[in-house]
Amino acid sequence: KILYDAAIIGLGAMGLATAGELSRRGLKVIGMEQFTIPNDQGSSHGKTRIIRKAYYEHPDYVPLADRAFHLWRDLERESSQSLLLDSHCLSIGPNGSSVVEGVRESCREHHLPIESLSSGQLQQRYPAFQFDSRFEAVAEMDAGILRVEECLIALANSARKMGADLHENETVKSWERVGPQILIQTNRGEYRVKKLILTAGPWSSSVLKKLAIPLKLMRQTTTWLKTGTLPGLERGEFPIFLADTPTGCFYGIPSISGQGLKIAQHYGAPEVNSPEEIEREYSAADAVPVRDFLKSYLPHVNCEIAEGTVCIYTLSPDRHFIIDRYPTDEDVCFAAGFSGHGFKFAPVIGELLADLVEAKDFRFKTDLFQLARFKK
Ligand code: PYC
Repeated sequence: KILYDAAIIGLGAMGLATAGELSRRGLKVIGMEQFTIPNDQGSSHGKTRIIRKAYYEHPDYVPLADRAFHLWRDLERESSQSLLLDSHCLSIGPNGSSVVEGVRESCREHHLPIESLSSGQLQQRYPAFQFDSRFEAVAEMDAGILRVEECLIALANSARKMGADLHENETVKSWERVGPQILIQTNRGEYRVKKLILTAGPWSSSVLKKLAIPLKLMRQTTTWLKTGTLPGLERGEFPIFLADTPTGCFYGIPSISGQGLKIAQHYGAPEVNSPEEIEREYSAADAVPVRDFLKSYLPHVNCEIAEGTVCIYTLSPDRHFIIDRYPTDEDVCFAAGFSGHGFKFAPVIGELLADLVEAKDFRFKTDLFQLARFKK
C-alpha cells in the first residue's frame, strides 16, 4: 500500500501528459493503463492526427491549440524525435457551411491568417479536388500532423524521466474515498493516493461511476489508400482537409513518405454505450462511405486500400470536452468526451488537469468544458 500524491487512471495521450506535468511539478505520481503504452484499443493510435488552430468547433479552442503546438515542439526537443510535421489545413464546405464559417469566426476573434478559395481556385491549387461551384474553402497554412504512437512514447518517456511510475496491463477494479485518501484497487494490488485523475477515454463512463455523464461511443474507421504512384498527394504538396458535404464530414491527411493518404468520415456512425460493443475488425463495408466520398470529390484518388483501422470516439452531447472536478470529491478530477478532436491538445490538457489538481487558476478560458453545462 504505497502512498502517492496522485494517481492517473488511463494512460492514453491525456493521462500520459498529465502524469508528466504533475511529475514535473514535483508530485509523486502513479499511472495505470489496462493495456500497453501505446495500444490500439482506445483513441490514441492510428499513426497520424491533425493539429490545427483555425478551430471551427469554437473560438475558445484557439489559444489551447496554440499552446499545444508549443508544448509538442518542446517534447520534440526533449525527446529528439520528430513528432509534429508542418502541413496546411483546408476546411471545405458548401457556401455558408458551419465548418467554413466556424473557421472564419475563430480566425476573426484570434487574428489568425487564413485564405479563402473558390472551388476553382481550390482545384487549380490541388488538382485532386473536384468540388463544384457550390463549395468554397478556407486555408490555414500553420497546421500540422502529429505522429501518434511516437507522441505517446515520447510522453511516456518524459513522464518516467520525471519520476512517474507508469504501470501497463494494470486494470482498475474500483476507487473510493477512505478518510483523507483515495483507495484504488487493481488486478495487481491497492494504492492509497491524495489525488485521483481519471482519463479513461472510452472507459470513462465506467470509471466515473455514479456521475452518469451522458457520454456515447462511436466506432470510427480510417482508411489508408495506396496512392504511391499518384502525383501530388504527399505532405508538402497536398493539405490536410476537412470537407463538410451533404453526406457527412470527411477528413484526409496527406501521405507521409509514401505511406498513403488517410481518409475517414468524422462522426456519422451509430452511437453505442460501451467499448465491448465495438467491432474491432475493419471490413469492406467500412470503406463504402469513403469510396462514395472519393467518387464525388477526389475521383482520381479512389484507388486500392492499403489498410483500415478502427478507433473509438467518446462523444459528449455537445461534442465539447468535459474537464472538471468530480462533484462530490474535490480531490478527484477527470477529462472525458474528447469527441474525436482531442488528441492534438494532450499536452495542454495535462497542464489544465495539473492546475485542477493543484487548485490553480488555468490561464485560458475553459468554461466551455465544465460539467455543470449539462445540468442546466
Ligand atoms: O482532431 O482535428 C481533428 C479532427 C478532425 C477530424 C477528425 N479529427
